Amino acid sequence: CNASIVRHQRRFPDDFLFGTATAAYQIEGAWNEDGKGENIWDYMVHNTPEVIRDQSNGDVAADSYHNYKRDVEMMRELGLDAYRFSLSWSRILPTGMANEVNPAGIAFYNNYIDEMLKYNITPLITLYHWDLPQKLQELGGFANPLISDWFEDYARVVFENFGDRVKMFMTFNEPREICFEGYGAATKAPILNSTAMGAYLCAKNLVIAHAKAYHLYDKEFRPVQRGQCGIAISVNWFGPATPTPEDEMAAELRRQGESAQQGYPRSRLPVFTEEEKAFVRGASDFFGVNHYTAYLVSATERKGHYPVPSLLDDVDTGSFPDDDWLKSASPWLTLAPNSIHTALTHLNSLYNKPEFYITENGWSTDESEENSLIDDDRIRYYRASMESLLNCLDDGIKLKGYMAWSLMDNFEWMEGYIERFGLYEVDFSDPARTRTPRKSAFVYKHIIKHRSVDYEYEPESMTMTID
Ligand code: PNW
Repeated sequence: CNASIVRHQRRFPDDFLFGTATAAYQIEGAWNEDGKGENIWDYMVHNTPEVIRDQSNGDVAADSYHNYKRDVEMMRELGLDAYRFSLSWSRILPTGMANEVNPAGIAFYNNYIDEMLKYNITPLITLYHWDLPQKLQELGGFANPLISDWFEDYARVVFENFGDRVKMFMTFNEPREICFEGYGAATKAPILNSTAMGAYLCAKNLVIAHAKAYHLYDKEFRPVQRGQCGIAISVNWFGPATPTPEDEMAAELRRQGESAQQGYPRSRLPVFTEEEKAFVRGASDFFGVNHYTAYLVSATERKGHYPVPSLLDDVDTGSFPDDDWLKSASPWLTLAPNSIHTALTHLNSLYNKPEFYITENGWSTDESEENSLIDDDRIRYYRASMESLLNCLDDGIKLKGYMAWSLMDNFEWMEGYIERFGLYEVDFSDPARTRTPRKSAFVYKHIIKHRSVDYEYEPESMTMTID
């Protein structure tokens, strides 16, 4: 035979969930419409606009609040099985507290969910993706242990209103980023920059808040609603720069963290009581992994300059990408070979083989790129991710789904609209916020449809249809 098929084509199972992910503040806009309350991002971008690289904000963003039907149409064009999105806490509870529920907020999410279900797209809800109601921040936000009660109250409203149709909930998106970047540094709202204490204090309170919402779901809602509740954690891979015990040790430290005492009467790491540990242990039905990239870690080379004391000073290692890895428009993001598989293999043994979802994974391009629709680097990245997912499946890792970040261009936090992660381009100068599929959208669609990666595939035209 002329052996035209030489490579065995690996396939994804039919029930593997392919989707995309977004977050409320990054896409919705309508920041003060129909009774929505102010959140910490509204507050920060309006009061200190200079912290955003292009001085932009999410007041309108991709205007999904008004374009939600078009969003669902794009999901249908791609043939998505699932869509992960987040709820704006202050759209539902304007002051953050559960005494006053905003009916227009509930109606908006009901419409979004029902529109997805109409076309058989499974909605996955994140309760918190970084947009704390400003009123709660004024009471200390995640530095106040009462946050766990306020979050549980909010979770109850969410489960009560949406849990009849939504069967997969994630409490928090990326605890580490919420706490380290928002409290322990000045790189996300509420820019507290409390380097010594902030990140760790937030971390403990957040973990308890998660566990309270989990147990609420488990005890009161699961028996009727029969869904799942978990969390999405950012897990990049950190591997030793050289195969020496020093760098192996540094990589492990970079993955785990440690707090030095530094003259404080006790460790800056808050202690969990035995009761709290028991409450938290096992409190997740699956492990949501936001994975983007990897770094090499060195005990001695290329260490940064960090405030003392701080989390990064506690960890005290150098980490950097390999020079050969393809670079994106984001300084922190390169294409590291097979890093999903490496990270999941590690987590799989560490946490006794849980069910995994990749809840985010994606690639950025620069808004000023000439033909932003021909995004070959993004295609390279997604195809590499697919191979890494297949390696996980081959190893028997219980990986159930994959959400690409992101369905469309959106407000990329401190980078404003400069870094673009969308499968669809959004024209932010157009009041209609017109969405146009990039080449990567066609490639992802082809992968989903055929449940495999075809390296020969090229879209015939850039016109999208619904199959
Ligand atoms: C995610 N890292 O954050 C967020 O969940 C999204 O909202 C965001 O738009 C997206 O990534 C792209 O930036 C990340 O340390 C935070 O590598 C940290 C890392 C990666 C992603």
